[in-house]
Amino acid sequence: MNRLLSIIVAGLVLIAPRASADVVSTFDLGDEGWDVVDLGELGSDPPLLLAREATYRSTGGVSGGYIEAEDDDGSWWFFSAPEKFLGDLSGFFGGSISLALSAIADDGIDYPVAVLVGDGVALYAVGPPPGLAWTSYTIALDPSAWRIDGYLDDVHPTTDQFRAVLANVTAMYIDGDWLTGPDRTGLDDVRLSAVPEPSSVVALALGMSGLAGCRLRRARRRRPTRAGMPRNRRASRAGGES
Ligand SMILES: [Ca+2]
Ligand SMILES: [Ca+2]
Repeated sequence: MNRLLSIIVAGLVLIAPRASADVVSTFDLGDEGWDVVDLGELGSDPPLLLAREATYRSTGGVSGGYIEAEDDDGSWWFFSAPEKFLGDLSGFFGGSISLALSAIADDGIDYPVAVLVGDGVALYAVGPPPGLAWTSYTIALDPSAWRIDGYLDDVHPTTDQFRAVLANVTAMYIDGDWLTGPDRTGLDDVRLSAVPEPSSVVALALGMSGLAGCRLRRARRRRPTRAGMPRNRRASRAGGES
């Protein structure tokens, strides 16, 4: 393997996130284990009135398939994330959750786009209603983006409280119920992303400088010597390889 290729490969290995790869649901092939829950109220231990399956649509999403559900009985309903979005999410602190929603109607009121439950508390990321067209949300996994004393009060968790929830997420809900009354809402492109670690950024910088250095050395080697023979050719001969 030549030196340039070695440096590129080493750089790619180093910049790959060490702790947390993205967790993604694009619904290309199915509902990916997402459910729908009707909750009696919101809170750290919300009464589950009913759990039901989302309807899978193979086309019509942001791209490809998506899931959707309708209001069953007037209780507050949410999309409920599968196992892969739960558990110890500490490695995603400072990262984000992004998703896309499409709703046929809304109350014109900000509601919790996402709810994270863990460590005996519920955290709410409040946002405006989605439109009928796919509407993207990106929510920072940072205390300032979440509310802790119910979704109406603008009280943020402390960093310790936020980290405690992230360390053991027992439920993640995405709001599907944006209208008081019958509604229908779709969900697509859910992504849990970690921020690149500082060491990765340093590694990337080192990889880039290594690349530049390699190019410089190659350029120098191409420069003809006084004898009219490129240095690299002479070196190759000396090494017995072409
Ligand atoms: Ca999709
Ligand atoms: Ca409704």
